[in-house]
Amino acid sequence: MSRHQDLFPTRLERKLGMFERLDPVVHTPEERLGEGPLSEDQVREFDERGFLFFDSFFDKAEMEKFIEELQEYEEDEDLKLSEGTILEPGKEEIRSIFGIHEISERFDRLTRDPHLLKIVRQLLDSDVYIHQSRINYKPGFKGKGFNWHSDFETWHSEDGMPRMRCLSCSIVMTDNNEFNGPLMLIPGSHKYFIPCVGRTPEDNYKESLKIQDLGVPDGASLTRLMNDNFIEAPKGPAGSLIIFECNTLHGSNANMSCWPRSNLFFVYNSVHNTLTEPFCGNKPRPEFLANRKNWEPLKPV
Ligand code: 6CS
Ligand code: FE
Repeated sequence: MSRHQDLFPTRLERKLGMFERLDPVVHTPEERLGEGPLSEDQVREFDERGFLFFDSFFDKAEMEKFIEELQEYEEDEDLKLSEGTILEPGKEEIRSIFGIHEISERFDRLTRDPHLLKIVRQLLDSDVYIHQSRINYKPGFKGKGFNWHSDFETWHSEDGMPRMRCLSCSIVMTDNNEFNGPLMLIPGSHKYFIPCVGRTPEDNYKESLKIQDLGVPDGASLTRLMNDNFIEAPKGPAGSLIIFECNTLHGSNANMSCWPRSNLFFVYNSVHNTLTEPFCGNKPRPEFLANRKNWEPLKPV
């Protein structure tokens, strides 16, 4: 096998059909699943549906300091100009800040929260490091949506992530309801890889982080998966947590309410799945999007 054989071909000119994923969803072998902290039922649910929702995983009061910090960032003009800060198309509002755990010690510590880390390690069955972190702001009236996508499709083609042994933890920083553009997921969609059509231009991220056009699954594949298992939008108070597998299809609507919706994302990758050269053939994306340097295993604090 050549070192860079591509098991998940995508971003080609020609359409390939969707196929079953090659990697396990839960990496811990059956006989060790009883060790927790997730119950066997929860692990089975993650395996089958590709995500888990924890209402009030953290206390709302625990979140206060984080929320205050995020509000400070919104007014920080230097931060607005930095490379990792993505603004809404043609607008002044911040859409995302990448590398939040490198900007803030408080958020850095949160990536090593013992309970969270234990769950991640149980699902991936290995030491883990942060592949990417970000906060997605969705200010009232102004915040725009995200098209349907699999994160793994981008991380594989544009960042050279070899296999599906990675997951995202999304911590809800403001109450999510059906009106402020909560995260939507397609249960069971993580079981299939959907190759997407179209060559990736260099520096595609400058466009895709504002509006993603490439790496978006075709309508027929989405229709099939939605008809199979519908769509879910977990909702809950600040401090709630969504853990979703790196290949679970997700997206969100614009925020049409007056209430902001800010979600924090920590992407944990297995240390056995570190990045190689991007499979799309382009140069690697910047470190703030895809960490290639620091994959020392996270230790609980
Ligand atoms: O390109 C990326 O890595 C990011 N973009 C999107 C739309 N979702 C996943 C990821 O954070
Ligand atoms: Fe995403």
